[in-house]
Amino acid sequence: MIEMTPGASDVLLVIDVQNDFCTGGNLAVPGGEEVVPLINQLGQKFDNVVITQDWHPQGHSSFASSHEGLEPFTEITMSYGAQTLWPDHCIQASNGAELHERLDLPHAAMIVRKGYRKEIDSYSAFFENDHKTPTGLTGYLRERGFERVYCVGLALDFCVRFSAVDAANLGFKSVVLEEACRAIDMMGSLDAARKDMADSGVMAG
Ligand code: VGL
Ligand code: ZN
Repeated sequence: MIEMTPGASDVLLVIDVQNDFCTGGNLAVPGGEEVVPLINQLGQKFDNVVITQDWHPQGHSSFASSHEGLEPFTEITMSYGAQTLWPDHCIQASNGAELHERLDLPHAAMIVRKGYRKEIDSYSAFFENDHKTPTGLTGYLRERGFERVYCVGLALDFCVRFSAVDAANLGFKSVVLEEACRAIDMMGSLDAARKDMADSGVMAG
């Protein structure tokens, strides 16, 4: 259990706890579903909860299946920079894109969907992978007066990493609760994530 007493300017950002990232899903993160009970407990302490959902159209450009002859988990260069190719996952309105059925956060006031444009991926809850196109979450958090973002969910080395780093760069206090995250951990991605988060002033909680 994580001991904490969140205040009125703190928000819990629950990232991509979706079936496709859990055991049996199309892009399963090892132990992904293990975060659910802890996130539910944390959720009871926070008045303010925001959830994100990876939400891709069929034929999304981050899917290896959209690139003839290329395999999942390889990297290509897109107009906006490097992009890892993934198995088809989190297709809009599919079961794999649903939030995990034991996630119990009825008071979450906002669900942010991301990655819904075919030609660009979005790891971060704040910006698409060009690091420029906003999702709208920054405006929501600022307008609501939140100052500190606690990031949890999947995957630590991709969507949690980029969300936490963007939150810090945008001027929020940004905390990652690693116990409530799980990583894909491919080709050094977890070490790179930890370094990037530390260098960006993301706090470990
Ligand atoms: C994610 C890879 C592709 C994530 C989403 O939620 O970390 N990773 N799409
Ligand atoms: Zn995705």
